Amino acid sequence: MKAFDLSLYLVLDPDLCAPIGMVETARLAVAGGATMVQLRDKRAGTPGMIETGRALKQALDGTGTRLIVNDDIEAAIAIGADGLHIGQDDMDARTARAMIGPDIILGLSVETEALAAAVDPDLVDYTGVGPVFATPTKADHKQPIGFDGLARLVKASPVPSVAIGGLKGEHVAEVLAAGAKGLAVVSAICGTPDPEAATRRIAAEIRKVPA
Ligand code: TZP
Ligand code: MG
Repeated sequence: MKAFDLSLYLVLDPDLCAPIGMVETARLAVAGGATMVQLRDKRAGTPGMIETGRALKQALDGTGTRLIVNDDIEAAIAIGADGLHIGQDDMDARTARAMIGPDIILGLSVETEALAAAVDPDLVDYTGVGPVFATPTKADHKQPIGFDGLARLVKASPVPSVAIGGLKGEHVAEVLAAGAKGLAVVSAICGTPDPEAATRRIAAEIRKVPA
């Protein structure tokens, strides 16, 4: 089943998660209400991604939370992940879709209105839109787009969008008002003293917004 819920999307970071690790962070975030978890580790290499990804899959199995793997298609397949997320500098969506088949979720990052409008909904299932704000979490991020930019990119995207970049619980109302289906966060959860409580607080903000 390819159904997925973008509302509270945790993107893992190995450095920020170092105190307790990515798997334990994910486990706590899922207990707090995370709907998607992305394994994103630019330094791990495929064997490392597979090892962590298998542990994540085990931790998430039966919870309904979707496991997405960033960029590494070989790892995504080996792990049996629910999805793959790629950026504009990674392989193109057509190649990725051909390799993963029709049933795996495919996410694509878009940073401009033109890139959002160019998304092929036959290939891509959701767009990651941002960064909304500048963030120290991603050193090489593109120009922040703000909530106005978010609304424009979401509108241009032919598939549902999740917003990313500097987002915290206090931004939930504006993110959803801009038309995004949810928010993707790293530092709002990873490395916080209580990742489950941090996730729960964001989930509570999401529930306050009328569907
Ligand atoms: N892509 C665009 S911004 C970003 C990524 C992976 C990092 C977001 O991290 P944070 O800590 O939620 O600002
Ligand atoms: Mg990439």
